[in-house]
Amino acid sequence: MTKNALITGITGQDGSYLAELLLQKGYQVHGLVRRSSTFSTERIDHIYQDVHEHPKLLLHYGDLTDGQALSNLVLEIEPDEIYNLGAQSHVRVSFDQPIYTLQTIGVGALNVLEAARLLNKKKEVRVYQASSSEMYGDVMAVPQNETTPFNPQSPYACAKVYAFHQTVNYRRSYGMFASNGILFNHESERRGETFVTRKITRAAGRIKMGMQEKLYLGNLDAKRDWGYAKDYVEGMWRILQHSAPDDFVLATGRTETVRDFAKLVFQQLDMNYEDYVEIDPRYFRPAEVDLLLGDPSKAKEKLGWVASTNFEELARIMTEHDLEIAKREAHAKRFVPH
Ligand code: NAP
Ligand code: F7E
Repeated sequence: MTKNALITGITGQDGSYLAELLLQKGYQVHGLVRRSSTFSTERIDHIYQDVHEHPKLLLHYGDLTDGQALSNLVLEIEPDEIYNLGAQSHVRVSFDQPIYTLQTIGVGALNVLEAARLLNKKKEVRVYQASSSEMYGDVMAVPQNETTPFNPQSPYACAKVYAFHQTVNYRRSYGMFASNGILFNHESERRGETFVTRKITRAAGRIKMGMQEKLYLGNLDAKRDWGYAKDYVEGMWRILQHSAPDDFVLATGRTETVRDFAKLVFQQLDMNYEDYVEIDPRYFRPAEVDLLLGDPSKAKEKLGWVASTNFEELARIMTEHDLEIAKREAHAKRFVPH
């Protein structure tokens, strides 16, 4: 029987890869899309299907903060699985917009869980909550696993801790199949351009093509456990196929600094990052997360999941992709009519 899934955050990096994966697996996929005055579906345009042709992908307007509409939608489409990926996901921005961040992440997750609880009276629905390594914050242990206490360092991380605990609470209180994936940083050629890896690969490509002179960054010494988003959406799916609801860390088990990433990307383009990167304190955060290093052994043992793309491959994929974009931009610029 065809499975039916709802993805919140389908227009984001992870949502787009997850939609591709579920469509490949034969799912009927529903996606929640925020209405905006400009199109926000660039990452999923290639899989969009006309509504008049019995599509396997259907998009619905909605917002995580509108619980009533979300419940109506869930009761109408009766998904077997809900992946709650929608969020104001930028840590630095969460310091400027703490309440909105909490509304999308905290209240948003609660709205999803309430909608699922209503549907559960009729049929079982499995819920995936996009939890984050940012919850470990000022870390209490190295490496971090499912038993490491949370010590959040930002409004974003505090909101994610709330959503994590509500997910566990709904599992315990109502016996719901509600699971957390605690995902460490994962990047790709579809990563938003203000996250540090993509900011670096976009700038390096443009610098290589003579279209930009400098790249301004904040803290180069922060360490992150960086993987490839395509590998991680496979992990999300496996979490919901597991025999029982549970919480899982998805990570590579290797940590590198922002400086290491920049160095590698510029090297791949035969440049030295020190000639181009400058520090701008505006990119420092009121509180920083210095070191994240995940221990993914539980996911490997119970789900058979491993992050198969390493740091060097990730940097190469993103660098090559963004050099191509820069070439196209440079070309378009040369042929602008006078
Ligand atoms: P992303 O690219 O920023 O995508 C976020 C998605 O959420 C977008 O589709 C966005 O819609 C949507 N959204 C934002 N506010 C919303 C609202 N009020 N109602 C409905 N949708 C809303 O993030 P991502 O990197 O794919 O991450 C996916 C999820 O995993 C997020 O919850 C993030 O916090 C979490 N996470 C990410 C990482 C990582 O390294 N990428 C690690 C751990 C956890 P628009 O397109 O309209 O903005
Ligand atoms: O920062 C430092 C910055 O914004 C990484 C989100 O997906 O992953 C992401 O959160 C590091 C930080 O990601 C700049 O201070 C230096 O130490 O790429 P980022 P993040 O904050 O780790 C987690 C797991 C999530 O859950 C989040 O949703 O890089 N850094 N200079 C910079 N960061 C940015 N953005 N811009 C800079 O110029």
